[in-house]
Amino acid sequence: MSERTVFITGASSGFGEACARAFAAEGNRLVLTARREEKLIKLRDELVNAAGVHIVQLDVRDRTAVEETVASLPKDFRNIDVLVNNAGLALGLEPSHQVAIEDWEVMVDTNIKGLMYCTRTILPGMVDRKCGHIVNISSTAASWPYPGGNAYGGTKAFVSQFSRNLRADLLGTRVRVTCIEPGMAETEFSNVRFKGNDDKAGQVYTGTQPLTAVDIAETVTWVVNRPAHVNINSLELMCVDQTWGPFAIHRGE
Ligand code: NDP
Ligand code: 8X3
Repeated sequence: MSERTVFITGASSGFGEACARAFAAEGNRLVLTARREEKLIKLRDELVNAAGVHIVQLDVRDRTAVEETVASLPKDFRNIDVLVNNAGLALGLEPSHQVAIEDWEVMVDTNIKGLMYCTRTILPGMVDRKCGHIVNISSTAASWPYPGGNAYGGTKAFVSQFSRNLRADLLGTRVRVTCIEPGMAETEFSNVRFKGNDDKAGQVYTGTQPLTAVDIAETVTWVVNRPAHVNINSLELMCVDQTWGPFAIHRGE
């Protein structure tokens, strides 16, 4: 299979970094973006198998910056075959009546608006070339509510439904869309959610064998490597140590 150009958001850690390593190992050409440039530089230097690596410091919440990043890609990186819309975060676990509204705004701006900006900017080229694959990273939180999941789950529900609606729009274009919905995975996710409280973050995974970033990267490369006529619409995965709970019932006053 000829090499692809793969554009990854949030490539500085976790799933995005693991996707970069996995796509590089297949000899693809990579555009790696995130806010922490020093992490991207280090990663680029390690990806010796890639056909080429272009890094861009990018905050996906900045629509103009997204547009300028795509418009100014070097010639060899311009025809994006795969967009991995991965950048995202959860902030806090407070109930809706106590949460900081700013946290909700950051999650909406990143998980929803940032993903839309990247999609809207990169998709026209895919449609013109009648070739491309958008892989959106959603979450089990899109479908399964939990206390404190409020706006985070809401943003991921958006990602899952937006993915299905993209497929509806893209009928006849040959462009594929996949939504990946992982459960608990050990990355920097919980360190970010708990705002640097690493003890609290570590407790999320204590006594379990959570999913890893590599598990997710293998899933992403698997869906991308299906034959061109096959579209994996959505794929939900959890570690064996995680499953659903019963409905919660309040008794008394
Ligand atoms: P990490 O915190 O390890 O990685 C998140 C990545 O997103 C980082 O590279 C970060 O880079 C980037 N990012 C965050 N905000 C922005 C922004 N404004 N602009 C650009 N990049 C940004 O977490 P994960 O790898 O676990 O998370 C990746 C995705 O997977 C997220 O969308 C998350 O919601 C989702 N997910 C995670 C699960 C888990 O349990 N870990 C489960 C299900 C879904 P930087 O800070 O350098 O900008
Ligand atoms: C991350 C998984 O369960 O913390 O999307 O929402 S969860």
